[in-house]
Amino acid sequence: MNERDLRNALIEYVTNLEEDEALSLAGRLLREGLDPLTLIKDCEKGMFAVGERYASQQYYLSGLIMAGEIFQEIMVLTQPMMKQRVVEGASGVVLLGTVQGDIHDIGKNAAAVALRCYGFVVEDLGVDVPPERFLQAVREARPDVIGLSGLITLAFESMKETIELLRADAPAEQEAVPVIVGGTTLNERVCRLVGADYWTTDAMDGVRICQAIMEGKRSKL
Ligand code: B12
Repeated sequence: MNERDLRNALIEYVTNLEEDEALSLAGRLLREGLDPLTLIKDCEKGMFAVGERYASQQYYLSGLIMAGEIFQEIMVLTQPMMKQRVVEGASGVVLLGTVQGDIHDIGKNAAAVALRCYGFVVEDLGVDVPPERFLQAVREARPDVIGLSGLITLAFESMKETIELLRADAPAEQEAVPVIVGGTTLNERVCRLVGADYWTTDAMDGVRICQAIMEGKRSKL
């Protein structure tokens, strides 16, 4: 089997919740030099398929839990390679968290890993974070970018509330800290609805947005 076939097999294993096979193949692909971020992206495709099976009642909640565990274990396998990639020197500070009412954190954690790889300092507030906690952290950490993660529909209302609270607190003479919302269920419409500046369904895209924001800040200095 060539690399493409092996990567497709990995997506299948994750989709079918075949833990041992998925872990063993992920380990092999990494040893054979596959980029860890590409591997993570492939696993996301499997996770998406798991979600589809859950939505069509082929899987139950236990399937989502199992998929989450498999993904986390694969993330652990990628850690040594991710650490080697970390760029020295801070690129900027990103405040990150999964918004109130939502406990999905796999994507948020993947986004944090990718950002750290590219030199960003990430302040991670965890999951189910109330708007007031974000506000407090913005005042303390003075981030360059705020990243809100959320996957369930309920999260969109929390994102909106959080952004409204942060905007209301920002001094009129200062530019508001840009907000990126991230998560597989997001789109342009949700981004507009919640009042965010940017949205993404991809951690590397998130890194590029943060880099562009920092470039913009530097060019104004
Ligand atoms: C695993 C999983 C779970 C696990 C989560 C474990 C964990 N620790 O996170 C558990 C079992 C806990 C769970 C619970 C539930 N889940 Co769930 N879950 C999933 C599943 C299968 C995968 C999510 C995932 O981890 N994907 C992989 C990651 C890597 O992808 P990602 O999150 O999109 O993140 C990437 C990018 O979006 C981006 N990113 C993410 N955040 C951010 C933030 C920033 C700032 C940036 C820059 C980038 C970024 O970077 C990541 C890497 O590229 C999805 C299906 C799907 N389509 O994704 C359903 C899914 C999200 N769940 C769903 C549901 C309904 C639920 C429950 C309500 C089920 C229930 N009846 O209890 C609960 C909700 C609990 C709650 N209050 O939050 C629905 C949501 C539907 C909706 N629109 O509301 C989905 C879509 C399944 C479906 N198709 O029905 N779930």
